[in-house]
Amino acid sequence: MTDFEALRAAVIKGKRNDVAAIVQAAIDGGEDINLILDRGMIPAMREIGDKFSRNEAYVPELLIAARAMQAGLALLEPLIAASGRKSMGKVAIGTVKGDLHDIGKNLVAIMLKGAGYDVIDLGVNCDITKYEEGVKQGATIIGCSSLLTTTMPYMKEVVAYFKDKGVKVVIGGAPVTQAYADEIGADGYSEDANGAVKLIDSLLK
Ligand code: B1M
Repeated sequence: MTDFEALRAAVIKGKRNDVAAIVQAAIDGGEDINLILDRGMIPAMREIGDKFSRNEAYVPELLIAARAMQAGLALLEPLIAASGRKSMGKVAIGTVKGDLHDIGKNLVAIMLKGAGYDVIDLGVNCDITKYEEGVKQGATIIGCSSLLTTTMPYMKEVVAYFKDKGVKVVIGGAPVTQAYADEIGADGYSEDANGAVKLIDSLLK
């Protein structure tokens, strides 16, 4: 039985080794991977963000929590990828220009790999040239992630640039909404990583 509370607390406190140990024990115990993410790790990142908003946590705390989260994700990634189906298509995903947040983007990439997509991870701080590199490598879908209200508008430029180039652009990230996606003419929006897989499935049907 996984101690989700201990996992949540370990992520918040940035205890990377504890996170890895709890996640490994959960995996060994046959725990549902989605529960590890949805009941332990993702709520922890939300909580640390809320603390940051209330000035109860600062950038260094966010950073060590993020590192602890990545330690857990690294253990889950091969399992999620191994559950994949045959190649479903090629997606290039990156966090937009000016934005260094990559945990959500990494999660979307992992879920897509798990669903059988070839994923080109373009990293963070991606400008249009970077997204274009993904297209040159064969991606027919571009995924843009943004976590900052100040970087969100760059998605509009990406969408406009690829509008008539036979490439679909889907967007997501905490401040992004369906209304914003509609406003800028994106091909799709998803609130979370699982939804991103379903969205891309539907676009490639
Ligand atoms: Co930053 N940060 N941060 N941060 N940070 C936020 C985003 C913030 C909301 C915190 C707050 O104020 N409460 C705030 C933004 C406020 C705003 O824009 N209005 C903020 C700020 C202000 C900043 C800095 C400016 C702080 C500073 O320096 N003063 C700075 C900016 C740096 C930069 O990018 N240029 C900064 C820095 C950092 C760290 C480096 C310390 C660290 C990032 C480390 C890393 O990513 N490697 C960090 C963190 C960890 C956060 C919070 C706490 C957590 C983000 C996270 O990883 N969430 C965040 C608070 C929050 O979001 N509540 C915060 C977990 C992750 C699984 O969720 O990324 O939302 P998320 O992804 C979800 C969905 O959104 C969706 O699926 C994912 C899984 O379900 N999704 C997609 C994401 N991308 C998608 C793409 C899709 C589809 C779905 O299709 C393509």
